[in-house]
Amino acid sequence: MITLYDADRCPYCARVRIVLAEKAVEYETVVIDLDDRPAWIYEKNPTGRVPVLEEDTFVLPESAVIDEYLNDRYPDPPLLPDDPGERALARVLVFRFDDLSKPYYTLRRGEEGAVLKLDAQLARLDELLERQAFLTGRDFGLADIAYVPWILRARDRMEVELDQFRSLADWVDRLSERPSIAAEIDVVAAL
Ligand SMILES: N[C@@H](CCC(=O)N[C@@H](CS)C(=O)NCC(=O)O)C(=O)O
Repeated sequence: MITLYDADRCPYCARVRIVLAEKAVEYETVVIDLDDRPAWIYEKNPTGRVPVLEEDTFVLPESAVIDEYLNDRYPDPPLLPDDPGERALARVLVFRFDDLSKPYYTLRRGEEGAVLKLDAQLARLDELLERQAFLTGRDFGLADIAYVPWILRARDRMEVELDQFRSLADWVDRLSERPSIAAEIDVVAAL
């Protein structure tokens, strides 16, 4: 049985929850209190951070790596394109995720100018989604999963207005029809 060291409020954990749901993989959850982390979590991950995936003696941190691992281990349904070039472009987006997370956390801290910086990144995603249906390419996949937990939290917890980014808002609506994302919207609503 797979164990996920998890926290509802953690969007990095959400990335893993979504992939596990998409792949219909059974797992158990160990909830970590992020305000009072147990000392033993450092034995699982030297950074002390969640998510961590564990199966017997195999222990894996880092959400983007865990998601790639799960996609390799449970190939159905595939969450990366078949075409090597398209796969690579999806990975570039995941690799550059900090372009979004930096202004997101700047806004969370209430710093001046944060709204404009986040809006610039949302506009960049919006522009990409004008050209392709999903961040991963033609189909839903790992790049969408890498970004959507922050977009949902920005919309539902930080009052970030998505309507001005039409293609991005439509993408969120499309994703919300998936049970894996609908479940995550419920998690965010309960925070
Ligand atoms: N790069 C890590 C980041 C994980 C992360 O920052 N998790 C946060 C919760 S959302 C955490 O555990 N924070 C505790 C800390 O920073 O001490 C990943 O992608 O898994």
